[in-house]
Amino acid sequence: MSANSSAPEAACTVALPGSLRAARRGAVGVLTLTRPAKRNALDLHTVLGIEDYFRNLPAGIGCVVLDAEGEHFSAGLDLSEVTESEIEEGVAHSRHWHRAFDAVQYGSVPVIAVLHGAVVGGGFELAAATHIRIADQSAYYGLPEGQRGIFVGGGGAVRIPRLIGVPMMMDMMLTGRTIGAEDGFRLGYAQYLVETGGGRAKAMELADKIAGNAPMTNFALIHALPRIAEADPQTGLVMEALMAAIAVGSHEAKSRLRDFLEKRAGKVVHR
Ligand code: 1HE
Repeated sequence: MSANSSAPEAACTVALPGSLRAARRGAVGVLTLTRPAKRNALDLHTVLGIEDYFRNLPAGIGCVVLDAEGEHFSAGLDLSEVTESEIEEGVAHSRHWHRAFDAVQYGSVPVIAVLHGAVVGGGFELAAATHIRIADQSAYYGLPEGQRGIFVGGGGAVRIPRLIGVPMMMDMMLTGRTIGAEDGFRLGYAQYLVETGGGRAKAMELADKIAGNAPMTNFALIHALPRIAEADPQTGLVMEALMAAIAVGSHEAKSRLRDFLEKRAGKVVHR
């Protein structure tokens, strides 16, 4: 894709590798893994392309949906890239992945992953860096690193235990156990479970809502909440008070609060 930062509705401002495609619907960006012949295995070009995309989002994007072509979300690390790696190269390779997936998790907007088929190894690590995971019934999770004689290297040792706990990750890596979509939903791997093929539509519906949130709320959720949750409780409470004061002091919050009190905003609806 050619760079096109000047267009008001640009889908992307950087040149992406052929394994990625960017599109846009209004305030929702869509980044698609487009290497189905290799089951969306993540080579370094793709990982750096993901970083580039998230660090250079076009103006006006308020949420990104990350999905994948073909029958699988991602087969993880492109194993053909690392067979001859020296130790120093292995460290550098992993650190590239860390930077890229940090750009997903701690970027400027919330990210929704649409999961189907294999969500394994580095593909699971990528999904774990997103904020909302929607799995369809075909999805399954695996960490075959244990069987390949390697270790997670894309931030999985940090993010995955926070999602599913050390015991589950330990089991998956020691035994090669995979977890199906239903169990994954029950155990918190994904927040949503939908019919096969229904992930993209659900993601676009949620993305429209998320992109319509007050920007300071989305900022607080991406950048403050995970850090507060990991801070010691007293530090966390002070951080929370500061974040709350900043959010409530924004113009956007003031007008939303007035809208509710003057009956112009919707109530909480449960269906
Ligand atoms: C690949 C990769 C890959 C497929 N690297 N080329 N990840 C894994 O250990 C998972 C390895 N992949 C699989 O177990 C299977 O491919 C799947 C279960 C995901 C899909 O099976 P299937 O039958 O649909 O596809 P396939 O026939 O196995 O693969 C199609 C092609 O994709 C084939 O290449 P071809 O040239 O023979 O057509 C495969 O070689 C290729 N392919 N997966 C390279 N991963 C930052 S550290 C992260 C560490 C990890 O992620 S370790 C986990 C790696």
